[in-house]
Amino acid sequence: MDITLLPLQKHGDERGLLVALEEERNIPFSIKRIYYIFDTLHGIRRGFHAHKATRQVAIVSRGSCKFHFDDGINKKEIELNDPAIGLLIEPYIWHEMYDFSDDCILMVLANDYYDESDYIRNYQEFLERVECNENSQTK
Ligand code: T46
Repeated sequence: MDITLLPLQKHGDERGLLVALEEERNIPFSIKRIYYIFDTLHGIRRGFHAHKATRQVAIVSRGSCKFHFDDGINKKEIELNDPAIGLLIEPYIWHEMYDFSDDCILMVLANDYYDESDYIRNYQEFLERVECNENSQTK
């Protein structure tokens, strides 16, 4: 499983830094929704789902957190700690977020509106769907 990290250009001067997010430019889709996660309590793990179609880019605008990615075969962990890096979360990737720093603000850009029917929240169902998806793509 490849993890795609998107380097986001930093515009710096003597006042500090600025990062711009632009759909279809440094963000590889049209942005329909932005949400952010903050004030996460110690020891909390969130996520525990995959999406059927929604594409997302996660950015820590402050602090750090870790992501667990699972494509049904391989698992990977990655830490986000740089506001100038975007983490691409593609459909059919089971993901969990953990080890949030106290100051973490995790911002997520999505290519579609919130729709609970796009979530696969049961891990067994995720594994079955990944297998079906792969079989249909190899035919
Ligand atoms: C994801 C990871 C990275 C809404 O009403 N609108 C929204 O746009 C979102 C994202 C959530 N909600 C509601 C649904 C739940 O009642 O907010 C509540 C918490 O959502 P959830 O338990 O899905 O949060 P996480 O942190 O487990 O997952 C979230 C996103 O939902 C998900 O798409 O990829 O962050």
